[in-house]
This record gives sequence, structure tokens and C-alpha cells, in this order.
Amino acid sequence: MKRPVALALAALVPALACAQEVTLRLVSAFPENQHYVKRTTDWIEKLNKEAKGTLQINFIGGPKAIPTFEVGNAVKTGVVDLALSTGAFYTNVMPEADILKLSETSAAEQRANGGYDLINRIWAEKGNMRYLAKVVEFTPFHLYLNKKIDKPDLTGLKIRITPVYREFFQTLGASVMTTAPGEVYTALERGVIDGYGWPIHALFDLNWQEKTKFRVDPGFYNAEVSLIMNLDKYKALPPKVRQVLDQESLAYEKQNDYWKSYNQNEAKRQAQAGIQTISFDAATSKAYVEKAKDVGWANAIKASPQYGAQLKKVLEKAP
Ligand code: 173
Repeated sequence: MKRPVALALAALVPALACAQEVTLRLVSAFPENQHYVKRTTDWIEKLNKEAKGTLQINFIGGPKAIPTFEVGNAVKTGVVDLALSTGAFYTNVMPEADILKLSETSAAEQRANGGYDLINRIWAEKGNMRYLAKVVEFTPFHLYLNKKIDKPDLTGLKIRITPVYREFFQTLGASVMTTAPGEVYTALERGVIDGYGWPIHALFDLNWQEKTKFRVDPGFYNAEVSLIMNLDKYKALPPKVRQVLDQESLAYEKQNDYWKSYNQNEAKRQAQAGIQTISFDAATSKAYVEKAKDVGWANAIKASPQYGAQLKKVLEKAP
């Protein structure tokens, strides 16, 4: 009697191990109608098909599920497993989160030059997070305005910001107000703000073109949106599941060239929607972009004496 039972058990164990499908919960710090979320839910759908029996991702929702600026802490503490966010939304977890906007090297280059590993060391130590993949890049930020300016002077203007733009716009004389993307439309409608910082794209997702007169050129910095994960959860994944997640995340990151043509189109769409561009002479434009960068790095190094300079080495393009 003894042997058949043992044999049956031995046969059962690997079967049980294989049958373990892991389900992870993902939230978005961006509103659900934003293009980023559509791309991410498409990615999830594909992953759920390909990794059936191994890994499933369950999209919980956008800021209605977890408010934009609380998503980072939700990932850190494991309230959710995964999030789609930008670093600017979780500087309350660690100031380093907002430094990635200063990237001049691409995500692919950062995987090769030690940047990705450094980011993951910092994200693990300070945020209890795994930085899985960057899924938006090659995308400058711009200043959008409803009042005309003829030089980069924002004195007397109230501008909606996130940490991305704070020091730069303040240096230009603006008074600033932090809001999540979901609150910008109403602020514009009520005339509470004279403008806002935002990438070159995704303005239409939230209908801001209806309430926007000008875009200031050139753009500055490089928008970073990524998939982040609770580190304990990541470490506890069976190796096979972790491998699938890493692979699928990398595959998503590798699509980032998408944004180059998308952004050109978005600029055209803005012009068609009647958004006028404000630009300065060449010297002023150059000084504007340099100021953004200088102010950004000065603040990064002040905010993170520990890692600011190390990040600069891997994010900055060699001159
Ligand atoms: O303006 C913002 O809300 C912001 O910081 C951001 C960052 C990356 C992509 C889109 C918006």
C-alpha cells in the first residue's frame, strides 16, 4: 500500500507547483481615459493571454481607486502590487523619484550603462520597489499658457505643476499650485490657473485643448512613466513567474520609439486645435532649456546628496 501512495504524491507535487498561477493587482496614477492607460491595458491583455497558467495581471483602476499622489506609498507598503506612474507622483516616498525626468540617455542605454541597476538599488532601498520598465520616454515637457508672454518671465502667473516643474517655473517667477492631472481641467475652466506644465502629448485625452491657448516652445526634460512593483512581492514570485514578468515588461519598454512619431502627430493636432506656439529667439530658447536643466540638477543633488551625483553620471549624455 505504501509505495503507490508515495508514488502518487511524488507525481502530484510538480503538478501542483505548475498549477500555481500568480495574480498581481495593478493601478494607474494617471486617469483611466489617458492614452498611457489604454496602452497598459492592451499590454496586460496580451500578457494575460501569453502567460496564462503562470501570471495574470488584474487592472484595478486609476486615481478613483488610489489617488495619484498616494500610488507610490500604496506600492511601497504592498496595498497594491504594481503601478503605472511617474516619479513626480511619489516624491513623498523618495525625492530621487523625480530625478529620472533629467534623463538624456534612453532606457535602453540605462540598462547598458548601469543606470537601470542603480535605479533599482535606490528604488529598493528607499521605496521598497522594483522598477520594472520605463514605458514613456522621448517626450519633452512644455509650459502651456492662457496668457501671452514675450520672454520667459512668469511673474504674476499662477501655474499648475507637479514636482517635475516646480523649481524651474518658480525660477521664472511663477506662483505655483500642485495638482493631479485629473484636476487640471476644472482649474482651467474656473480660471484658477493661467497655465500648466505637461508633456507634448496626451492633452487631448483629458480635453485640455478646449481650455488652452498657447504652448511655449521649446520643451524641456524627458517625461518618464514606468511600471513599478512592491519589492517584497517581486522577490516572492516563483522564478519562472518573475522571468515572465521581467520579459513582458522589457518588451513593453522596447516599444518606446512609438512615442517619437506619436509626439510629432500630437504637436500637429495641437496646432489644428488652435493652440498657438510661443517661441523665443535662439539664444533665449537655449538659455531657457539650460536653465531648466541646471535648476533640475541643482535641486536633484540638494534633494539627494546620497544619489543625485551618481544618477547624473548615468542619466546625462556625455557632452
Ligand atoms: O504634469 C504631470 O502631471 C507630470 O508630472 C507628468 C509626468 C510624466 C508624464 C505625464 C505627466
